[in-house]
Amino acid sequence: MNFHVLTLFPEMIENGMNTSITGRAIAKGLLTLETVNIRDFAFNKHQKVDDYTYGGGAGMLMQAEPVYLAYESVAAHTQGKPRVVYLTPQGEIFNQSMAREMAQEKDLVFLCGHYEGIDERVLEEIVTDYVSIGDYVLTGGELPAMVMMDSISRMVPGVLNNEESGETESFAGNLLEYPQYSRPEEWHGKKVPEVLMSGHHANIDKWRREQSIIRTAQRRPDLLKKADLSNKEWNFVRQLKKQWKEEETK
Ligand code: 6GU
Repeated sequence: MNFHVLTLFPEMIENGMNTSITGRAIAKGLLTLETVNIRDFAFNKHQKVDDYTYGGGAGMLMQAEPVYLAYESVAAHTQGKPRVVYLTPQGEIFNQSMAREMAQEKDLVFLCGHYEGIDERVLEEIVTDYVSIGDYVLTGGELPAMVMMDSISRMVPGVLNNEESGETESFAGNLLEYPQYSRPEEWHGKKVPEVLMSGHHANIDKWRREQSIIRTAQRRPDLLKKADLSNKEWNFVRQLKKQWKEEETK
């Protein structure tokens, strides 16, 4: 996977991505990271990249030309026209299936905006995907780009080792991960659930699946609706909800 990031703050991207698991994957050559400073394509005396908006109103806008030239400097060495993700609160909200799908690309270009945004005309010409990371406002697209690259990276073969790996984690099948325990066997008077000490793998698997369902029903009922459960498990969910309702009215 080759990541290319068009940004006014390349050091922010470099510092984040060269750390921890993504940093290890870059060092191994499983990922490459190219940051392009949009300011390097502002061919005016003060390397200015922003200007006032036509029609008036608040704030400055990133101008089309430096963004376009930065994009072209990347597209000149990719195979065909690359996918270009513009990070914006106006985009589709990022999720695990988008991460899985984007991990199939050879090249991904991320365009990070600042100020009040970017001139619409260059967006029309280069952007293929408008993506948001949630309904809150950030100061720029760098953190969202890093969020996306982090989750896409862990879908790239070899990036995670055996211990780290797994689609068996949160969101696999739209269920949250079950609770986990390590040593000691008792801490602050709390014991590790008996079944986990039993060595009975079928029972452990059954307990974990149940816990995943309970946890998803409690914390993310919106996710549970999309989960693929057996008829028996859906009945279990109904039982749980009935039980919780009864406890409420006690
Ligand atoms: Cl992708 N960009 C900005 N600036 N703010 C956001 C966002 C993106 N997603 C949520 N808030």
